[in-house]
Amino acid sequence: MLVLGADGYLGWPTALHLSDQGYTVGLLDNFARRGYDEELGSGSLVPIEELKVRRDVWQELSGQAMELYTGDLLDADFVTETVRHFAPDAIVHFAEQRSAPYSMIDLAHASYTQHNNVIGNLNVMFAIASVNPDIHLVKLGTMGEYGTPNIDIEEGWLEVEHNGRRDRMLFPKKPGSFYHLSKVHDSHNIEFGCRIWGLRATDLNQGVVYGQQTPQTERDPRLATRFDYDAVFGTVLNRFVIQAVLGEPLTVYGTGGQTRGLLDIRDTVACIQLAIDHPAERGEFRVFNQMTESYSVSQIADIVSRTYPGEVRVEHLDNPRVEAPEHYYNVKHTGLVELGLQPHLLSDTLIESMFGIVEQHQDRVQRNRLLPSVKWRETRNSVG
Ligand code: NAD
Ligand code: USQ
Repeated sequence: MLVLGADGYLGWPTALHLSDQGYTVGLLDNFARRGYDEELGSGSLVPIEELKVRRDVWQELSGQAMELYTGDLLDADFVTETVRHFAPDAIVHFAEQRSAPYSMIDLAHASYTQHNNVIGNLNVMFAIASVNPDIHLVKLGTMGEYGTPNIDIEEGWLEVEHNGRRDRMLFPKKPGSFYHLSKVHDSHNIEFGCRIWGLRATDLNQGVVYGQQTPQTERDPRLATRFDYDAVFGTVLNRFVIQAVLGEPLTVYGTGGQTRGLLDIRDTVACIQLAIDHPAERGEFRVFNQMTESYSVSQIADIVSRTYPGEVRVEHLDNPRVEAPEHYYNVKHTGLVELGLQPHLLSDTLIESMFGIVEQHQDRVQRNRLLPSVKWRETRNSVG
C-alpha cells in the first residue's frame, strides 16, 4: 500500500494502521505541510517527529519496515518511478493542500491549491494508467464537494429522470471554497480515468475529522500525529476542544446553524482499510460518503461545553466564510457500514482524552493564531 501524504494528520496514522494489519506500506510526502506551518507562524499543538524518525521508531517497536519516498506529486517522473519501484496493489492518496481558508487567502494561494491538488492527482492517475491500471486508487475527497443542497445527498451518483428519460449522473456539486472545488475537479478527472482507461477507484467523500490518537500512535510519543489549532488548518471540533482547555471562547462562526458530517480519526483509518480490502472493479468509479454523524456547529460547541469540567464561553463571530447559516442536510452514508464499518460515535470519552492531550501541550499554542483572518468575500487577505 503506497500512502501519499504520509507525513500528514491522517496519512501517518493510516500508514501505521495498515502496517500493523500486516500490509507492506510505502510512505510518500514532500513536507509541504511543514512549510505552510512556517508561512503561517503556527504548528502542531502536539510535537511531531520527522517522518524518517517516526518510521524508524515504528520499525523498532513493531518490526515492520516502511519504505520512504521523499518527493513532490507535481514531479510526474518521480511519481511514475515510485509507482513502478514500489509496485503497490493500492495507492491511498491524502497528499493535497487541504485547508479551505488557506485556499481563500488570495489568488496565489487559490492557484497553488488547485494546481497542487489537481495536477498532483492527474500525475498519480497517469502513473497508474501507464505502470499498472490494476492498481486501486483510494482517493480522499470531501463531503464539502456537495455543499448543502436542499435535497438528500447520495453517495456520489444520482438517478435522474428528465423529460421522460433516465440516467445515472455524478451527483451535482456546489462546494464552498477553492480547496473544496479542487476536490470536485479531482473527482471528475478520476471518473473520466475509470471510464476511459478502465482504472479502478474509490473516492472517499470524508467529513470533518476529529481526534488525535489511534491505537498505533498511542504506543510512543514519537509516533504522534499532528494536531492543528490555528484558524487556517485547525478543524472545528478539534479547535473547540483546544479553545475550551485554553480558556479561550469557542469561536462559532455566524449563527452556528451550519451542519457538517463528522467522524473519529479511528474511523478514518478503518474506512481506508475497508476500501482497500474490497476494491472497486476495473472501470468502476465508486464513491463512499465517509462520515458517521452530522452536527451543527452550535451543537458541537454545546457538546464540548457540556463535557469540559471547567467554565466554557461560546462567542458568535461574524462568519468570515460564505455558507448557508441554516439548511437541510440529509446524507446517505451506508456504503462503508455495509462493508463492515463499526463507527465510534462522538462519545464523551474521546473528547475527555483530547482535553488531556491539550493540557499537556498547551504552552505550545500561539494564541494570536486562533482567530480567523481569512474572509471569503475578500480577494486579498493578510495572514501575517
Ligand atoms: P495534512 O495537510 O495534514 O496532510 C497532507 C499531506 O500531504 C502533508 O503531509 C503534505 O506535506 C502532503 N502533500 C501535500 N501536497 C503534496 C505534494 N504535491 N506532494 C507530496 N506530498 C504532498 O492533511 P490531512 O488532514 O491529513 O488530510 C489528508 C487528506 O484528507 C486531504 O486530501 C484532505 O483533503 C482529506 N480530508 C481531510 C479531512 C480532515 O478533517 N483533516 C476531512 C476530509 C478530507
Ligand atoms: N467553524 C466555526 N468555527 C471555527 C472553525 C470552523 O464555526 O472555529 C465552522 C465553519 O464555518 C464550517 C464548519 O465549522 O461551517 C467546518 O469548518 P472546518 O474548518 O472544521 O472544516 P472545513 O473548512 O470544511 O475543512 C475540513 C478540512 C478539509 C475537509 C473538510 C471536510 O480542513 O480538508 O475536506 O473539513 S468537509 O467539511 O466535510 O468538507
